Amino acid sequence: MFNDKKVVFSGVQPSGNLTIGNYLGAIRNFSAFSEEYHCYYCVVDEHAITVRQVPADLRRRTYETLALYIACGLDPEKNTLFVQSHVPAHAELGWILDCYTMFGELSRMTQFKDKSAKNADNINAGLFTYPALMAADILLYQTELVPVGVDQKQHLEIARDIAERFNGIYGETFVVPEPYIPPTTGGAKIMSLAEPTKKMSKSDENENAVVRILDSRDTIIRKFKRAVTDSGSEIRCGEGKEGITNLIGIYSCFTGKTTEEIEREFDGKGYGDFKLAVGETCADALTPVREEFDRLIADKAYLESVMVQGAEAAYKSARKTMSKVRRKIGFIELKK
Ligand code: ATP
Ligand code: LTN
Repeated sequence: MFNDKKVVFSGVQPSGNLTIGNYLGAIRNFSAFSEEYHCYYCVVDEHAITVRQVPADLRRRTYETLALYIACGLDPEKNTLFVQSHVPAHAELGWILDCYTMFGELSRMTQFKDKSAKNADNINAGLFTYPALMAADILLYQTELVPVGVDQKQHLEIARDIAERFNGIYGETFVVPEPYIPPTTGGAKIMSLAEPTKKMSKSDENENAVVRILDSRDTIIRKFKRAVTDSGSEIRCGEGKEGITNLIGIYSCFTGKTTEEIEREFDGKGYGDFKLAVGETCADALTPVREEFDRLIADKAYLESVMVQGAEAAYKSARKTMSKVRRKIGFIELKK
C-alpha cells in the first residue's frame, strides 16, 4: 500500500509529561506529512531507560505518549504509530550500528554531555551509545525525512554519518536521512519559562519552567504569568530579552502571526497583558487536544490495538532492512 511513498520517521521518549516544546517543535508538525509520506511515529521507550525510570511510570507514560500522538491529530489508519520495544529489530540494528560508530564522535554529543552532568550517578553505556540506537530507528525504515526540534540536529548528523560509513563499506544499504527542523520562529526551540536561555525540557524538575500539553487551563495561564522576563517594559525580541523573545515565539506558533505583527499588536502594552494573552491563546489551542486525550486514555484496549497494528506494520518494513544488513555484514540467514 505504501511502497511508492517516501518515509518519515520520528520518535518521542516516554520520559515525562510532554511539553509545548515537544508539541511545537515536533508532534504538531507530524500530521502534515501523513498524506504524502509513509509516516512512522514511535514511542521510544528503549531510549527512555538511558535515564533511570520508575517502571509503573514508564508504562503509564508509554500509553500516554501514544494517546497524545493520536490526540494531536495522528490518525493510526494513516500513520504507523508504535512502541520501539515491540519491534526488536531496533535493538538488533542498534547493536550492529554501535560497531560502526566511533567513540570520538559519541564523545562530542552535547545531549550526552548535558545528560551525564544531570545524572552523574548513572552515566551508563546506553546513554553514551544513544545516537547509534537513534540511527537504527531511522535507518531501519529507509527514512528520507526526520521531523525534530533543533536540539536533535547533531543526532541527525551522526545518523547520516553512520549511514554513509556503512554504505561506503558495503554498498548502498541505507537511505541517508535529512532532518526537518521548523524555523526558529516556528517552534524549533522553545525555551524554559524559568531560565529562558535553556531549552524547555519535559524532565525539568522545576514545574514553573515547563508548560505541559495536558496542564489545565488555569495552570497554563498561571505558568505564563510567572514566566521570567527582564526589567524592561517593551514587547519586542532582542538580546537581553530572551524571556520575552521566547514568549513572542510561542505566541507566534499558536497564532501564526509574525514577530512584527506581534510587536505592533502589543505596542504600548505591559508584560502582564502580554503574558495573559500568550497563556490564554496557548490554553485555548490545547483544550481540544486535552479533551481528546482524556477520551483516549480511558480506552486502554483501543490503545493496545493501535500498538499491535503499528508493531506489525513496522516489523514488516524493518525485517527487509535487517535481512539486507545481515547479508551485507556476513551473518548467516537461516531460511525459516
Ligand atoms: P527529556 O527532557 O526527557 O530529554 P525532551 O523534552 O528533550 O525530553 P524528547 O523526547 O527528547 O523530549 O524529544 C521529542 C521531540 O521534541 C524531539 O524532536 C525534540 O527535538 C523535540 N523537543 C523537545 N524539547 C523541545 C523544545 N524545547 N523546543 C522544540 N522542540 C523540542
Ligand atoms: N533522540 C530523540 C528521540 C528519538 C528520535 C528517534 C527522534 C529517538 N529516536 C528517531 C527522531 C528519530 C530525543 O531525544 N528527542
